[in-house]
Amino acid sequence: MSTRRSPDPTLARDSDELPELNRVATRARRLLIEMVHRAGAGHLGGPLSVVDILVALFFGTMNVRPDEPDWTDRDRFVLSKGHAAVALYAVMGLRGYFSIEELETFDQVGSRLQSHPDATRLACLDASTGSLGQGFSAAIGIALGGALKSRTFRTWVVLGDGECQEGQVWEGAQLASRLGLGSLTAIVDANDLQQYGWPDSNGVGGQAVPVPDLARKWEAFGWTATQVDGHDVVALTKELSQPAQVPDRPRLVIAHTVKGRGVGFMEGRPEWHARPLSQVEYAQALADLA
Ligand SMILES: Cc1ncc(C[n+]2csc(CCOP(=O)(O)OP(=O)(O)O)c2C)c(N)n1
Repeated sequence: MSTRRSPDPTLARDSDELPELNRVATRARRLLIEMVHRAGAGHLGGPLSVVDILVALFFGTMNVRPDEPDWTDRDRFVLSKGHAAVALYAVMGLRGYFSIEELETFDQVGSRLQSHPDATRLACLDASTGSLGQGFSAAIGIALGGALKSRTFRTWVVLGDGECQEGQVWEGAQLASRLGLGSLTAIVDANDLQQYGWPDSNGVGGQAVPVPDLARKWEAFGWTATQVDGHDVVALTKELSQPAQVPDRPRLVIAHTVKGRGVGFMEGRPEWHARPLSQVEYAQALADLA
């Protein structure tokens, strides 16, 4: 099996062709459904919500060379909501980091593509993640290292909105602004759902959002904050490609998304956070993404 493959030449970065990226996103959604179905286990809702963000980053924004993943000036990327690894693998496979065929090994013993990102196996990852909150801290360390060495790369990190319940996120947010890490951009995949919905005050399910007013909260921690439709790849790419509003300030982009996006019976349904698909559900999901 070859380990790398050039990206589809029709998937250009040219701004006139950005709408083409919707096609890439749909393909990534189909691939991740196939991977989870083949493995008989895996996350679905969070991966489906984050796909457009990843496509905008890997195809439209980040300065990377998939054929040279160790290039020292590459932008760094950390998927802090590591349970969405299956979406990252689909997008990185389409971008040419490894072959599409390798996606078939997802979650198998010995595969480089484990259910959560493992940088010790897959060298083109910048961090291993899965324990919510920790990837964000790793990204801050990477950005700090770049700043201390006067390097020009940017560091990008994607968090879940449920992940923002982790205290570690707010310790990190405070530190990153104190350190003036202007090369750091965090994107929150704000799909308004956690693993089981949102806990209400009794902790038994309900809709009370536990971290309301995210933008103001991040601003209070010294970040600039903007908001964007997290399923509009063109708007995402434009927003992410903007120069920092304030130099020496880390930047937050809240991307509003729908959990399970693209598969009708999964959209907005927390029970599809992670669950195997029956044959009927599998066929319906692929039909929705035709
Ligand atoms: C520290 C930690 N606690 C709990 C979990 C289990 N867990 C995995 S995903 C998840 C829900 C995360 O919600 P969110 O960040 O909103 O992700 P999304 O809805 O986008 O999938 C939880 C609680 C974990 N991975 N890490």
